[in-house]
Amino acid sequence: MKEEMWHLSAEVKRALDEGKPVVALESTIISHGMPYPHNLSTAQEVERIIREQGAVPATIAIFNHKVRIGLDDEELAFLATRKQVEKVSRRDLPYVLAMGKVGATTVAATMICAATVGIRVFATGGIGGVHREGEQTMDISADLTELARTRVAVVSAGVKSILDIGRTLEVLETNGVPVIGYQTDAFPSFYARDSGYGVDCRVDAPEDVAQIMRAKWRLGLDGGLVVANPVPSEAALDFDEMEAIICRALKEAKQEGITGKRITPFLLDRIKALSGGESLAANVALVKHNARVAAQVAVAYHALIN
Ligand code: PSU
Ligand code: MN
Repeated sequence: MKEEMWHLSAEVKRALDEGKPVVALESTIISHGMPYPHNLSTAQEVERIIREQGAVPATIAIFNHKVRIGLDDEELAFLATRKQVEKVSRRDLPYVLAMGKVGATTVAATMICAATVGIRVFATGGIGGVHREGEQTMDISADLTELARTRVAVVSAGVKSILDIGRTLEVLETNGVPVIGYQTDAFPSFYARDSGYGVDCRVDAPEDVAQIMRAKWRLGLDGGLVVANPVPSEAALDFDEMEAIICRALKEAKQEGITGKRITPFLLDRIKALSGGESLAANVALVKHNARVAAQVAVAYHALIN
């Protein structure tokens, strides 16, 4: 690890030095995933929830030629309000770091940065996956490749049905990524608690997730785990209603010829506009819930390995 490329906040550095539980958080959800001011209030709330559970939050972003791990309030606000922020996945890390741009990390890039400094648990909203018609376009999120190779457990509410959920699960299986249903037998679809697909296994306690993480890595198996944690019932939306909105957004993307790294932010933005406040409320609720579960898993994992 080249010191000059990494900047850890004092709080995160202390926690890692003392072997305390830390939860990584991505920043694309702040810059490209939610509108201001909800992105900022959610980011702050998520950090508070993680601390309340006895873990330390580490939001990750790229500033000023450095990977920043742990942001203060001012830095979170900067990221939440700035227009020009690069979306940084594995492919984009070298350019954005070398050129001194401001970058928000995706699930893939956040996993890389987290694992490099020894953070093993990460909370997000939804992971990327195989796009619809991905069998033609080959648009498969680098999040899946990262889950195949990097040792981090990612707590998410599944994948949005902007993606091909079935093929996403197939790619995860091919790559040996366990998909753990947290207190559920159904793989969730972000806004809804079900997707019509199941999970590989179900566990009901954070200690069990920690046991599976330890077993995987003790076996010498590289790669991560997906902890699928459904949106809380009271905030869940109707699957079919969201499906109709998503289909419209997909049609618009096609008409406008949006491809590559722009497609996910474009779709998220259109879904927000077409579905109004309801989907945003669900998004906020599920992210907070994921943060709580991730912190509990981090605490349990640290108790297990220390
Ligand atoms: N899905 C969401 N919200 C998000 C993302 C995905 O519901 O904010 C973001 C995450 O940062 C994820 C990224 O890692 O989009 C995936 O982008 P791509 O499909 O271009 O790999
Ligand atoms: Mn893509």
